[in-house]
Amino acid sequence: MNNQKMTHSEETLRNVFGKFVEGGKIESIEQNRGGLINQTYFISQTGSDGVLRKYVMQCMNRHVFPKLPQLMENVFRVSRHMEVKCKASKNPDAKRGFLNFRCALDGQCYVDSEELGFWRMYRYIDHAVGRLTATTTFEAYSAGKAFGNFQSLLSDLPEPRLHETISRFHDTRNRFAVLEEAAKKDAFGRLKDCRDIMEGLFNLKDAALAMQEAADAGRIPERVVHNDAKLSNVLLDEEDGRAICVIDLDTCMPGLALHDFGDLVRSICTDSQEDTDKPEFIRVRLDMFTALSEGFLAGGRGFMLQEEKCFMPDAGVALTTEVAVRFLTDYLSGDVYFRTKYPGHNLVRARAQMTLAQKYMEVLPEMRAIVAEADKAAGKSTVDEAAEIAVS
Ligand code: GN1
Ligand code: MG
Repeated sequence: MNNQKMTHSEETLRNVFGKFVEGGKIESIEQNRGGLINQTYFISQTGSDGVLRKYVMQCMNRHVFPKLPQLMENVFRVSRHMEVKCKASKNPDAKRGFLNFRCALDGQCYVDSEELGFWRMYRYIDHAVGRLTATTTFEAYSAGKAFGNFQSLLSDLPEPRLHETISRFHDTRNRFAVLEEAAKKDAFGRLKDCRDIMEGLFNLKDAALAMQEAADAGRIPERVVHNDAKLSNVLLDEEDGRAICVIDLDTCMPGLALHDFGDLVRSICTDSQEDTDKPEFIRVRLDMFTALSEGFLAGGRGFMLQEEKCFMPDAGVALTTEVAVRFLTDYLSGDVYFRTKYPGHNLVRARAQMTLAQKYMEVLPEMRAIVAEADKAAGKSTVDEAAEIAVS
């Protein structure tokens, strides 16, 4: 069915699929190789009614997500909430604006088996693409607007608070402590390869913690956020780049709006890939930062407090540093968390993200001026934007 060997056997995939959908004929199975944690497959099937449908079927990583049933409860609550809002909207795009999960035939919202693993499934969204780097400022604007809007739509998610499925996920201070531990142990004798990165990261530490300190002091509120708001987690229309749907709700949990904005900065405001092995060519794209900030503030419809806006540039430094810390920790610990494609891949990722964080530090003053301008502009266009987004 596919020339490149898939992670799971075709027999397993057919078996799992049969637990979600009865009858019909599978036409093709394709593995999506993006994502560093779960295994994702695209499956086309002609249903027993003769209609061809495409699905996304994912095997979840039990090691990274120890609380999978709670995770799925979060995911279902968030996607259903989005579904209700999208269905009430007049915007034709809204039909593709939420993830449509399918329960298994036994009524559970996932398949959990010793033998097959933990699986879930949702309908594929047509004519939409995920990108690793932004190709136009319009894409940057759209992605920012989509995540701002996402947070705004979830601001009235009914109680109870979402489960914290990975504790201390964006606790940057703790991420540094864990890195220090891993370096002290140096279980694989790898510290000698990365002393320069260690030093670079610890030089960034104070700046990376500024936002967390403001949150600890109660100056920045907790919200329902995505927590993995990189560009590739918003599907863009394949024709014109407008944002269609925010995907990958696995880490949707309580957090800071700035965690999402920071991850967007990390993945959008440069044209280098996350794992570039040519860090010397990494450059910051302030045009992308301008578009992203405008989009996020517009999409959020004014929900961001002044204090949060002040930290928007710092959020880019924080989240980029934090992921570099995580990649380096994984390298020192023997590559047990992030999927790697070659030996030393996590080291390459860590160096690239550390370099990017340093570059963001260098342009913090420019970024502050851009946010101030974008905020003024958003204030002026509030009425039109609000009307537009109320139906999106
Ligand atoms: C992981 O698997 P993916 O690509 O959705 C990670 C994120 C990182 C990201 C780096 C649960 O996300 O936190 O920012 O890799 N997800 C988890 O690309 O750890
Ligand atoms: Mg993710």
